[in-house]
Amino acid sequence: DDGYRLWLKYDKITDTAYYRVCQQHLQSFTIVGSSKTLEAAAKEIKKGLGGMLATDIKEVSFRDGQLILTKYKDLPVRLKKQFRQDNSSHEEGYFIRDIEEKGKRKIFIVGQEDIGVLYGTFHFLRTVQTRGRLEGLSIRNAPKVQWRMLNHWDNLNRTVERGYAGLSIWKWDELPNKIDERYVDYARANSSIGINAVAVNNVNASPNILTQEYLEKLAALTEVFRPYGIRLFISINFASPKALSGLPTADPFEPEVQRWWDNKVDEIYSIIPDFAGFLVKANSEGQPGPQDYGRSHVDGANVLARSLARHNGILIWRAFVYENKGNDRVKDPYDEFVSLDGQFLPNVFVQTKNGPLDFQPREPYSPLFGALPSTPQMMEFQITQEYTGFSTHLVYLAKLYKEVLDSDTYTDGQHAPVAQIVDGTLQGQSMTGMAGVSNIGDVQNWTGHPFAQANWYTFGRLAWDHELSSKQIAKEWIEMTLTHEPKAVETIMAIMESSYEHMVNYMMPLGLTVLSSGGHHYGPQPWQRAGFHNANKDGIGYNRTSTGSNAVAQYTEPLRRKFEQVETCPESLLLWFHHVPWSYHMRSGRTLWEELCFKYNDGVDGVRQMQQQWRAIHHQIDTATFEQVDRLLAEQEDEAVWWRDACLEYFSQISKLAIPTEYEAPRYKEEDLKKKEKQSQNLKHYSVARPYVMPQ
Ligand code: BDP
Repeated sequence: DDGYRLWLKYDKITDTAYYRVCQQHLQSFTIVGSSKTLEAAAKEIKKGLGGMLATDIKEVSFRDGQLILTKYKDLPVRLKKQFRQDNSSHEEGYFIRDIEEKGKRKIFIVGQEDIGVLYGTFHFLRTVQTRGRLEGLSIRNAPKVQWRMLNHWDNLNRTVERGYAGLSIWKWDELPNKIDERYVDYARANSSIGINAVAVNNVNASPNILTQEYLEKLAALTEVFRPYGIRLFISINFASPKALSGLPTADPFEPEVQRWWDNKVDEIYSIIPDFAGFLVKANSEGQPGPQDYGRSHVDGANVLARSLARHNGILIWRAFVYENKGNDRVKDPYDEFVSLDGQFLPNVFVQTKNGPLDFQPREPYSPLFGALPSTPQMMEFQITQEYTGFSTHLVYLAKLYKEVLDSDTYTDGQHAPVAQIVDGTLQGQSMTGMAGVSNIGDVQNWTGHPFAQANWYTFGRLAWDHELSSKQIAKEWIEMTLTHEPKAVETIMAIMESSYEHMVNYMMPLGLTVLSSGGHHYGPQPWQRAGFHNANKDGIGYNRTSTGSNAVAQYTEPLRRKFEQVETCPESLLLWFHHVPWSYHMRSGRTLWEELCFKYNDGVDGVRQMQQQWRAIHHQIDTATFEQVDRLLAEQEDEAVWWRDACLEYFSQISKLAIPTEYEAPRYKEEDLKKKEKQSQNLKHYSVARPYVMPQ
């Protein structure tokens, strides 16, 4: 298996009892109505059930169909009455019911709109793929979040910023004339997990995306996306009026600049009538923005939002800003945006990274969640593993996503998990969204590491329904992708569920951050940016309490107090919030230094355990996949050791404390570490940042 089919494998069902049930009930189907979306549903049924039953699934009349795909409003009156309580008015919602109709059992997949029928179809196929019970089937479902979005950091030259799975899947040189089959499979995969929007290009955006040439290429992509309910966003460069039309300025207060954006947006909508909007990184890491002209983020955002609003378009403005002026940069997004709350036009989202720093292995949730009651806020997660092992490490990110979504913000003093701010229920937002930075590239299996597919899958599933558990999603994904054998499913679930904590432990335990190398972020270099961990002979950690940078003040009570006190601060975030003496006594009874040694070694042991678990299910896994993952786990083990040795060796020198002898001796000594560091600088297959640089 080359992994290309992702979780939509549809291999023949080998469980004979289950096969027989399906064979009896799922040989024929009926589609009521016609549209490209319904055609896509029909195609998927034929492919999916056809594959799983290894037979041709026939499209027949309503009377004869065993499976009926229809909109609610197209149901015969008697059935409408019967299903009234199931119907959801949500336009993307659906229900699936197994009923007895005139002496025959039929399964109905009913959507409010065509897209609901398609989502219901994918849900139904998933039910069969995971061997769910068909008899008495009764499902009612609708997404909790409105915009469920992938953000590609793909450059127009096809390199992918922080991409570890080959080149961009967008073949700009072939578009609009040639439509790669992969675009269709990409749309199918996304639709199957409920993703309904994509931004196709890097947030470090080239102005060229707005040229007519590229708009035509984009229009061709939207033709592919549309039937699958996927809307197109693009990332734009704030200085585009200057770069593309030679305007002397991009100052949002200049009327000619507003006019330029009005005209550009009109042009886009004349070519792409259902264009969704812009994603903007402004005044961040060298990107141009309104502050170049002494204007605020609101001033900049509202100019673009005004142009887009004339066509019901949306503007997503990123809150990932920091000044690099020697202050504690984690405070910057909050400090910049809180005072702007309520001033953005209604079609503006502020897109906020899950943590206040930058996609580190573990961060507390960003305190902006809850602090912008009058601004729709879109969550930004990273699916691509920039700081979590590239495409080499098996790390199931559902754990990270859930930890953030379940974090209680105590907004207004009540139970207020981040998820309920994101889904709008807590602060009454009707515009809601969750974005994930894509890990997709043009390698055959899309994501490099076979298990990285699970992170794409899990992101979509959680964006649809954040109440799903990481376990439940893992189980689905395993059964759809790898195996149905119960023991193997259990084992892989255990691997996935433990993988996140292992990675945190061997990379950046106890709330440490940015121990990775600068630039490409591959491998450990804790000595390079010591300002993030502040290790000295007395202790380690970043003091963010009231005696330090006071970033704790951005959290509401009782969280602020909890983080402020070293005794009540969760140990998993201890060194994020505190500078702690090496001799500090941890809850385990170990000193902080011993605990650090323990965690790094524990992380390495965890990877070894995953290797063993994986080997134990050898016979239940497709050979090519087994071997690929086995090889990758071996690499992961070696890199985990590299992380451990580099970090402990360095911190040991600073603390003047020896690594307790109970732990295994380092594999990498100082000179090896230097060599490895040099090698990593030359690694060609690890994509590095290639942000667009504006010609001077
Ligand atoms: C950082 C990445 C950088 C991105 C930036 C962003 O290293 O490549 O451009 O985030 O989110 O994590 O804009």
